[in-house]
Amino acid sequence: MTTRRTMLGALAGATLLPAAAFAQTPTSASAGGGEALKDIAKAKGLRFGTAISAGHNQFGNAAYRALVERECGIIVAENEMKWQALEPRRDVNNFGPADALLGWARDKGMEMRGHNLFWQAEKWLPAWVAKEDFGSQPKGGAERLMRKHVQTVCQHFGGAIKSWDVVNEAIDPADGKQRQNALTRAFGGANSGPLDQIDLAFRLAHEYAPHAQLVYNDYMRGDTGSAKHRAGVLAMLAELKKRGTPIHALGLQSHIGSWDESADRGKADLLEWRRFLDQVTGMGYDLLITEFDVNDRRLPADIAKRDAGVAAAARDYLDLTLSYPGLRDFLLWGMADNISWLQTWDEAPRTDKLPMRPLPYDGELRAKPLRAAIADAMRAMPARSGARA
Ligand code: 9MR
Repeated sequence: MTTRRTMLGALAGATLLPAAAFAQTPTSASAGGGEALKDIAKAKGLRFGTAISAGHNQFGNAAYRALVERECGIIVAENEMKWQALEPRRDVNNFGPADALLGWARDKGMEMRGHNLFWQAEKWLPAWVAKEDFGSQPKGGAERLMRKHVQTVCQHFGGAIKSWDVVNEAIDPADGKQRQNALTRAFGGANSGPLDQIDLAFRLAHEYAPHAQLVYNDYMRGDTGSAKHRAGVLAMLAELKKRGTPIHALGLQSHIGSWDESADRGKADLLEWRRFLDQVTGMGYDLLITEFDVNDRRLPADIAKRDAGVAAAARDYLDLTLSYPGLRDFLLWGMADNISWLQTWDEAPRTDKLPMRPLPYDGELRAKPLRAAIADAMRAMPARSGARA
């Protein structure tokens, strides 16, 4: 996937726009008119932002960078703070791209979130971790490796990162059970104390980033196809609460839209989503939206109809989700359609193979109806306590 993505990225970069277009900062007209999204959010005590990667068609593109600066009060690295990016080989660290994003955020007065310390799907752990020989007492070996990773990363970024996705995607949506990987297996696999490795991840994050909000981040949705996923996440959060694990919030990735047949029940899915959010907040966890975008694979090819469908789905979801006043951060997974991960996600393409339109700006950085839907939802949501009116 990454190879194909890189290739498509290079093509997009080569053909996207004439160079003159990159020299211009988006005007308020091209940005959808009027107030920046970050300012609409700020007036209600919310931070609005996006993921951005160091790639040439995102951070490397002056026009895209300017759009992010204009619209966003907070960023997150799309890939650059992942373990496999920061330590591609054992004991060989690469902080350059993440530091560049953080330095830019600082210069422009944007906050930056950390994503992520542990991604539980084995596929996304560094390849060398899966091959580690943890010795005759594998649990101790895995604990030492986890400690070294969290210590190195949290000490490197220090107080600059005030919110960390400590554990990402620990629950298997297929059965609602904990995913197993090289680390959980070293802890004894499914027979170990339940959630020992996840508990340790949060305790280490608390030790080395005591100032930070510690987040569990996952992609459960409100539809029936996601029921086991929701149940698994709830069970895990309840168990961690019982153990006193230092975890503060649930990150709602919010990759919404038409993932499968079950995801089209509209209001019924929203009711389930509300029930889920009530249960999470009822346990005392805060919420944040960490990776919002709208998959349009089952919407018509016609662009006006498709963009209207995306905007309507977003508005329904955001009206509900932003109604929780403990939710103080709202981040998209990119700002413009051409750079979205969905363009190259082979598992769920559009059947007509048209490029998706999941984000508030098109590939030429023109605002779409989704931008207006996001602005309107934030204008309509209740203010967070302490917000300046
Ligand atoms: O958008 C990211 C893509 O560029 C990477 O190739 C991929 C693997 O590192 O991760 C994508 O981001 C994912 C995020 O880190 C976790 N939630 C799901 C996101 C979309 O796959």
